[in-house]
Amino acid sequence: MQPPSRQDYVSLSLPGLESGGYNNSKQWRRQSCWRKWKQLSRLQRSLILCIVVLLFIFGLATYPTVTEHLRGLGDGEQDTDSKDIPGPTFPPLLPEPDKMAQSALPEQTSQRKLSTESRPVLHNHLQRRGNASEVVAENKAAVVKEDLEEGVTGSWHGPLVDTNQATGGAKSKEKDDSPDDQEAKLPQDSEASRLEEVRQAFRHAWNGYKQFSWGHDELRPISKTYSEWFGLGLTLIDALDTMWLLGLKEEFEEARAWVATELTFDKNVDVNLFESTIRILGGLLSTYHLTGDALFLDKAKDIGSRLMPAFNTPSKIPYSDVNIGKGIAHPPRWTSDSTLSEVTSIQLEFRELGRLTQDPQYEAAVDEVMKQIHKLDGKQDGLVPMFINTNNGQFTHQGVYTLGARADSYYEYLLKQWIQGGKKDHQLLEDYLQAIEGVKKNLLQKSSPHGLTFVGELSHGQFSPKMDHLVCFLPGTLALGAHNGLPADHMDLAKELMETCYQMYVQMETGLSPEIVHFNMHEGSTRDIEVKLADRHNLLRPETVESLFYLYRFTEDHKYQEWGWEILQNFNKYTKVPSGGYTSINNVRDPEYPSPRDKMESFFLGETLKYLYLLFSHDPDLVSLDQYVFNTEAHPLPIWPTAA
Ligand code: DMJ
Repeated sequence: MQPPSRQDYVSLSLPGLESGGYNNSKQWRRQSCWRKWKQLSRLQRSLILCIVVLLFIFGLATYPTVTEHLRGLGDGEQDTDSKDIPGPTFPPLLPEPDKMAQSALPEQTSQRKLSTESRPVLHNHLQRRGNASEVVAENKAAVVKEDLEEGVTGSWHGPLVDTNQATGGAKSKEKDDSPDDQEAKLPQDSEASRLEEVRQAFRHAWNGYKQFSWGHDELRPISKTYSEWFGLGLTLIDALDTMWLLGLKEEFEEARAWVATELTFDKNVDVNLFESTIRILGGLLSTYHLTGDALFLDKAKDIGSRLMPAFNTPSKIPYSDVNIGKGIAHPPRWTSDSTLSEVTSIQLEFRELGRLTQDPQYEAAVDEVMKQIHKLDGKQDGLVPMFINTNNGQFTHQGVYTLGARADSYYEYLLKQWIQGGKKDHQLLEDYLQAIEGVKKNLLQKSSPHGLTFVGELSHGQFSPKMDHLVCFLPGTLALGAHNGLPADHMDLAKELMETCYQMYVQMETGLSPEIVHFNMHEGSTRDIEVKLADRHNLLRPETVESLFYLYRFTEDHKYQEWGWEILQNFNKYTKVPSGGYTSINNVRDPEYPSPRDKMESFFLGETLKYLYLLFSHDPDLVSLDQYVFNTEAHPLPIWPTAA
């Protein structure tokens, strides 16, 4: 049988539609177009095809969100500081939370009043949400509703209020005002209203967690679900002491009930030693100290003992992972190395657990790690490589030095262990002082054109002007050292670096810092800070507001509070999800479409909001820095009494 001719095919149509004008004229138009196309010469057809292809390519190239969105999906939920990336008589208890909250009145700020007056129309950027489009309509309605109900200043959609009118927020600002000017600008009631604003932010984050991820590790606020890392209610535990400090008694009680009835560590799960130590063990220990509630100490003892198998390695340098149900530890699948910061930033917690339980094994295990690292060759002027082998206890991947991911909290814990132990351990102090000299000699540079002091990286003798946002813990640590009697020039450096970290926020279009920046050093540069496409995300990290807190505590310069206030406003504007929670974002340079990553890290509640609250409080006894030392996840642990 012959195949039907084109004419045969075209004439086949369903009964009843043959004479229908609409269908027939459409068909006719199609045929006539085809005839016209056929009448063109081959050259004309090739030219038209070329133009169509070029227009298509041009369209793709000028639509960055597509590629960024795809990259965002590819990045998955990986936290870039994640240290397991493949590759080489107590101080007095604080008052009950409701008493501490009394000073802060639930007032509406002028900021809030602005929000419903000057809201521009939301438009196209909302439609560029790729595969999350189904959430658009829902969220758009929710934005307006919640805005009216709560008077919020914004959401992850982009600005809902005029930033400059509201805060001066994301406007580029090269130099800060003088402290006097700032002080003059600070309204009398701002402390109470700012503290309340942080509480509101916390409640919003907590409500999202409660609705969509209760008892799970992390909220995915856009898809209104959760992600599991260890399956241990990570956000809930990380947030416990923040709720206590913010005076959120109701929320605290519901979380406590979950810990009492639901939390079990008798589970066949692999956990990362470092992350579970700083977030879970640290969170439980600090909550025990703040509340005096033995429930938290019992839970801390349980998780602490279950983590101990990690130290059973040939070198006594711990493995990165432990199965807390089976009591078996192991390195990552791809290497027998552990990350430097991971094995050296668990000491505050295990030492405190040892003191509380009077069981020497905890402190002995973590002290051994510090002793070995103190003795190792391969450091440069006190700076340490990023990896250490669990079999032979030697540094690997030598020659690369950073204060960012994989090394950062080693430096922080040298100082903090010294402070925790009553400033007696000279070895820790020596290593810390030497490392800071090493930073000054090898990693410190100034940018062009404005001379911002920054901390770069060194790779086999080659300097790179790259700085992770993670490095912004350093101003706070340096200031803490100076407060504890270390050289005054540490405080000078702290102030310079604090300015730089602030500029990492204020020079971005959203007023939020990217994960990584590169500084220009060439004469004639027009801007100090560059951001690579792959580094434009913001994970709601705490380091800058953490340092602002220390700088404000020690200097009482209100400009640091102002800077933190701007940052909080911008978190509200670009990362707040109307239905509950905050989200990390992919692009701090696009205020129209910051591109939500659909994840709220536990440290946003554990650290970022806690440090913001402490920053806005004028009370130096609200977690006194002479009585407590914060672990690297912002959980305050007592400075040991200086027994004779
Ligand atoms: C937290 O888990 C801790 O602050 C850690 O030391 C670094 N990374 C995150 C926050 O950015």
